[in-house]
Amino acid sequence: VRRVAVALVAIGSLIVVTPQLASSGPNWRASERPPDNPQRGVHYRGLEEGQAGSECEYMYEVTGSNGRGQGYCTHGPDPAPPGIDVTRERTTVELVAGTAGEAATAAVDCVGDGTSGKRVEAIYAVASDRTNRYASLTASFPVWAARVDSVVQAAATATGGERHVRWLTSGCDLIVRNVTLSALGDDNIANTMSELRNMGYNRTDRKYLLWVDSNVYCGIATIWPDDSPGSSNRNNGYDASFARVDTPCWGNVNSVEAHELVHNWGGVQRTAPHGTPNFHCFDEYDRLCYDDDGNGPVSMQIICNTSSLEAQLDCNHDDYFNVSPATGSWLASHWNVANSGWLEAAEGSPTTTIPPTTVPPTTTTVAPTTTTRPTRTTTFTGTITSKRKTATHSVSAAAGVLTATVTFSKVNALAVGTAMVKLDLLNASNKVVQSVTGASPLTLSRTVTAGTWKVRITRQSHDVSYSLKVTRT
Ligand SMILES: [Ca+2]
Ligand SMILES: [Ca+2]
Ligand SMILES: [Ca+2]
Ligand SMILES: [Ca+2]
Repeated sequence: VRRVAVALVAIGSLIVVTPQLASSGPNWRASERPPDNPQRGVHYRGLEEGQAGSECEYMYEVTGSNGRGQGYCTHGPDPAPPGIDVTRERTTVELVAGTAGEAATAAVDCVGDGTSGKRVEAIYAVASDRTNRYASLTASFPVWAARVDSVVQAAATATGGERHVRWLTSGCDLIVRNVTLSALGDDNIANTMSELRNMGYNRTDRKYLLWVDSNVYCGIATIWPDDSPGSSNRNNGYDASFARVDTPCWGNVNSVEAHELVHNWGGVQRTAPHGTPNFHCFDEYDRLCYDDDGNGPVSMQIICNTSSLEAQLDCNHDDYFNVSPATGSWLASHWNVANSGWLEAAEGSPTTTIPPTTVPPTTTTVAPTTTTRPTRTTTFTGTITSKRKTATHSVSAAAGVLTATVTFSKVNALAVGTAMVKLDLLNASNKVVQSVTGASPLTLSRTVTAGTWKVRITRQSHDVSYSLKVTRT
């Protein structure tokens, strides 16, 4: 009975103020918030309790305007995970050491021209009374960003598709702005956002990922309570969005950057099946789930009982991320982060690809001519990176059957080996005569005339080593 009453109150207020928002309000008051805790990055400076009847009711409003005469909604600071003391300084040496093994090869998802359309724009921001460490961290930023990519790609792959973060890039390199804030600019999220907006970081086609070199928060982000499914969802371009992660929580294996960006992308809505009052979930293990109402009624359930899933998105893919939610499921009719305009369904996702050809290499198709030739096999190895997504190798062949098989031997981080690859066979005029698309190992086979042929490998991302075996019979 109480739930019904709460829902009616919320609907009544929505009709007056914001009829386009579909969320019903939970019975959680920001005034019931957990107490300040500097070690965990929890404090409420710069935030106001959302006004009754406003969009930010039952959450916080960031003071300042979003350019539409409104404040920004946030659920407040996410407490640091156990083991992290937000007040502890992390040295540059420590930060760089944490990425040393990957810094040489890290590459973020590189989508299109890198700048058009909706983009996640990365910003390093530091207050004027602190040391600017941007130059020392330029190799670390892409590693941390690539960890976000891995989380997103893993969730997409697990649900049968591909999604790639639309980072703002230049020449496929992650752009990271180097911003100096005032001495007060890092003190709270309201100051940070206000100063950045005044510098022009206020585009509605941007989600700003802020690496703030500070010890104030673990992470905090803006999010709209809007579970409507269409592209006009408020989390999909209504105003600029900000996801702030402070130094103590940069680059965790359990990515705080991913957690905060998912908030910007609109997850987890409170109305989701396992949603909680503060935009998380209770079906652990999951990157977005935690007990966010303190002593309130939320308690966690271990529904996906693999602790490594703490690094990943949406246990059972039923609350906020599913590339292809089942008909009738909650995500099929509500906001689904997989549909965010900030995520790209790469070319070659299963909905658009041609299945691998089923023509096997056979010797019977060889014209019955002359003498038998010895089989010639050449093996090439190399790497595909986000910066260099194709590799081409030439072989000379006599008339006969050319068979090329590509096998990926290493996949970076959580990026998944089932990601699609394309193999093209090109003639001497660089004309594609045959293409196949599928998962590794992938084979292309064709009867060819004598001459020089090229085999081209194309893979959308992540860093992989490949072995390409070309056989002529
Ligand atoms: Ca300060
Ligand atoms: Ca969790
Ligand atoms: Ca609780
Ligand atoms: Ca779930």
